[in-house]
Amino acid sequence: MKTIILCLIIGLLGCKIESNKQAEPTAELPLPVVDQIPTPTPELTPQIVNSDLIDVISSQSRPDYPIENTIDKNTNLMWTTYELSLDESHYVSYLLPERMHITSLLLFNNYSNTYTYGDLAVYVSTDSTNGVNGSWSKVFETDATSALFLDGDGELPINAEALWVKLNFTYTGTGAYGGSPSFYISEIQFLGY
Ligand SMILES: [Ca+2]
Repeated sequence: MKTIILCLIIGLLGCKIESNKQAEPTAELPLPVVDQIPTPTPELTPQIVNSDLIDVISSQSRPDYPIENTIDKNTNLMWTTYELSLDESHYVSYLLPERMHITSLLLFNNYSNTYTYGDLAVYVSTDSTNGVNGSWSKVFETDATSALFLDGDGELPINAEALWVKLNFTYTGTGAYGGSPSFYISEIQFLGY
C-alpha cells in the first residue's frame, strides 16, 4: 500500500514538474531576405570616334577633293567624285581604330537642300582586311528620294558591330549634286562605343 501511495506521489510530482517546464523558446525567425539591389550598369554613351584614328579608302576621288577630306574635321573641305553616269556606283570604306559598336553615322554636306548621296546603302564588316574583301552586312539603306538629307546633313541609324563601315552610293538619275552630277561628302562622324 505504501508503495502505491509513493508511486502516486511521484507520479503527481512528475506531472507538476512537467507542467512547470518552460516552453521552449521559439526559434528566431530568419530575417527576411532582402533582394540585393543590382549595381546599375553604367550607361554606354555613344561618343564621336576621333577622326584622327580612322583610315578611309574610296573607289573614286577627284584629286583636289580626296576622300581624306571627309575625316579632316573641316566641313569646308569635301570629297567629290567625277561626273556620274546613270547607275554608276561608288563606295567609301572607313577603318575604325578598333572593332566597336557603331550606333549611328553623321553625314555633313555644305550644300543646303541638296541630297548628294544617291541611292545609299551602308555595310559593316569585322573581318575585312582592306575595306573591300571579307564579309559585309547591310545595316542601312535609303534611296535618292529620302527626306533624311533635306538640309544636306543627316544621321543614319546603324547599331552594329563594325571594324569597317562602307557607304555605297548609286546614281539613279537623282540625288547627286550639280549640273554635272557628283557625290559629295564634307564630313562624316561615327558615333559609338
Ligand atoms: Ca571635311
